[in-house]
Amino acid sequence: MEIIRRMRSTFGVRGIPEGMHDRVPKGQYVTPKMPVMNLSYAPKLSTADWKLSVRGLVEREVELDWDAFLALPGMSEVVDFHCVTQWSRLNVAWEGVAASTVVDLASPKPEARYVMLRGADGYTTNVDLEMFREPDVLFAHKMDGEPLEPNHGYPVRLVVPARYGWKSAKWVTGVELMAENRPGFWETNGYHMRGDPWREERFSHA
Ligand SMILES: Nc1nc2c(c(=O)[nH]1)N[C@H]1C(S)=C(S)[C@@H](COP(=O)(O)O)O[C@H]1N2
Ligand SMILES: [Mo]
Repeated sequence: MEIIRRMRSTFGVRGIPEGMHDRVPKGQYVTPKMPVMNLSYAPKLSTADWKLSVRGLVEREVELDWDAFLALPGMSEVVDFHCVTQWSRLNVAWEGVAASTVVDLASPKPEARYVMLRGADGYTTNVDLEMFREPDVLFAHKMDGEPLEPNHGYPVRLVVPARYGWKSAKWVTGVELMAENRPGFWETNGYHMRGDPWREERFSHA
């Protein structure tokens, strides 16, 4: 009981810290730790066998190994993470390479408007290219100052802060440029094609 009272006074109602209400979209509560959300098992990847490919509607296909990826200009940011199952974690620190840096190596063709991301666990999810190119979207290899834990996507995951967490593909190995929008795994199973937490786009009602 004492612990609950203390938690409430630290995190407030629905876990939202004082002054942070405008950071938390409707229907979300704040969790201090980053939960793990895996469809199945965490694939065992090493940096030696990890590769990231950019294919589809591009002028030239690109395949980056770990060294080539790390040689690209890096970026870091501190952003909030919102999962559709209603938890939000504020102030996650990421380090990695901007998604726009990676995709521009392949020169997307003018007709490319959407992106399909693939994870080594077989996971897929779609994002529109305009969002993918936003400066806060990155391929992250560090979280809160440490290499990603296996469960959080080691060695590299995507982070799309302005979308629900399911768009942030972990163990990411593939980027496919597409002219038409296609649903990924969760989008095929009822989740929203866009998934903007500020519009509460959790499920598609089509
Ligand atoms: N490859 C892959 N990426 C994934 C998932 C997954 O099961 N497989 N789960 C998604 C979901 S639903 C969320 S909320 C976030 C969770 O990230 P976390 O486990 O690091 O908290 O990863 C997303 N990326
Ligand atoms: Mo999620």
